[in-house]
Amino acid sequence: MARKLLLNHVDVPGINGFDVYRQYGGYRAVEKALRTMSPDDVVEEVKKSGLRGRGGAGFPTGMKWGFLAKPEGVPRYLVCNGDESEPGTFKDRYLMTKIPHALVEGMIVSSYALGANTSYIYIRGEMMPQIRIVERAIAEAKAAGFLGKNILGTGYDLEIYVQPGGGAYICGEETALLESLEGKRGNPRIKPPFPAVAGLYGCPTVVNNVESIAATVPIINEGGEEYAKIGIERSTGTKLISASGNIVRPGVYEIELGLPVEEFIYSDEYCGGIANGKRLKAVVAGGSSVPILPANLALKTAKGDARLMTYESLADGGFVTGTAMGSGGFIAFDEDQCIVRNTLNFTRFYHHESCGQCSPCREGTGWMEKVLHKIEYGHGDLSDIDLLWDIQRKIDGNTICPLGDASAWPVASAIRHFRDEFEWHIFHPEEAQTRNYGLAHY
Ligand code: L3W
Ligand code: SF4
Repeated sequence: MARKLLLNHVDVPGINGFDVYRQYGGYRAVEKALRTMSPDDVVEEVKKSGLRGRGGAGFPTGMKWGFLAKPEGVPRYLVCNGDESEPGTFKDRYLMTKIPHALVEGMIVSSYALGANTSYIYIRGEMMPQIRIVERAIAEAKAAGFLGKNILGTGYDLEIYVQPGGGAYICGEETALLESLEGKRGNPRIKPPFPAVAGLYGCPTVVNNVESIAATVPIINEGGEEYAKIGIERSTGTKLISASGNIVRPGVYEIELGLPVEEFIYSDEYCGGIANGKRLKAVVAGGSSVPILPANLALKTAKGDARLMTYESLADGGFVTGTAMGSGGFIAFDEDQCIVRNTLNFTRFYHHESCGQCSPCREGTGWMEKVLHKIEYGHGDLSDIDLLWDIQRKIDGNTICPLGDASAWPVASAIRHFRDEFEWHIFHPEEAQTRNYGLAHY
């Protein structure tokens, strides 16, 4: 049985309330940090833990905290990114629903480490139940003296506010989120300056994912070195994975990083294998924003080693022979899935969600959608595949924020690994028009 640090008490009745959470050791990390550690000690433990951002980029959390500018007399902010909207990703929603106090406790520990006295949790606007659950957890923590003025008599003051999201996927990009939090349209800003220098209201700000913030609780309780013993190499600790697609047991799983992909898919502890006795065709390991990998490369690296659930192993070789861990949205496709259809579905999403600031993304996502639609419905010709390839290349790396890149990678990898399926649609137009197409649920 894998070790669990975040979901260990998830099935305990009443764990979403303060009293039961406290009975199971809740808020020990706050007591330990505020009473026995300096803010720099907390930062140091997080650095030692090797924790990497759980929202998609995998950037070392302790290093990001170390970048926070500290000009005299200027407030600093911690902003939690709970705008979970990545297709195939639902682990933050699960965490906030089941154990909201883990997030609130992590917010207190992290805010203390950063010297923030006002912090925000920005939750996707559609997640109204989670917004209410987290607000209730904040109120309970405050009533128990863990928030507000002079917390636990230590002289540290903190208020946490919940802000419902603006209703767009792009508001999950950290600088768009800050714009939205300031009451503006959620358009990404050009970086640098990074939020650590000029973030919310122009002040130094750290933006961390829900799961990253919750992970600081076991790190403080157990110590950074203990946390770093879990996992493998630069992928330390545990990770929540949202598993969906054609698997027997979809759901949210906490894995120890380093677990072989094959074990994750076929073990009864996790996905339980491919549904209806079908064969695995392809995997997207990090939501829709990463390359699509064919089954052989999803299970083994190009060198023939077991592919592991780590930031390095999944990304090995970029879109040629790798995918990415991303935020942990793991989608499995069975042999009946149409890769062209699924790629069109992803691309339609990016076209719809593009904020429109940069031409390659604004125009390119729509153009890719049109070409994919043409191919998918049996009206394409071979030059359309080259056109598609050309468009994605011109988007990748040429936009303000990662949404542009994210729209390009599934298209590039689909053509790279499944060109025969694109050609099939072109050479069998009548069948392409009438076939009952496979589209995975995620
Ligand atoms: C100060 C420097 N700070 C980097 C900070 C930066 C940010 C973090 C990572 O995109 C990805 C995206 C999605 N001084 C710094 C610095 N930082 N250098 O480090 O930065 P970055 O730009 O690599 O990542 P990002 O903009 O946060 C996130 C991918 O994740 N993704 C996720 C999608 C959706 C969800 C969701 O629904 N929950 O996460 C999936 O793969 O495509 O590439 O904080 O400021 N010198
Ligand atoms: Fe907006 Fe797309 Fe440019 Fe990002 S890449 S800023 S979503 S137009």
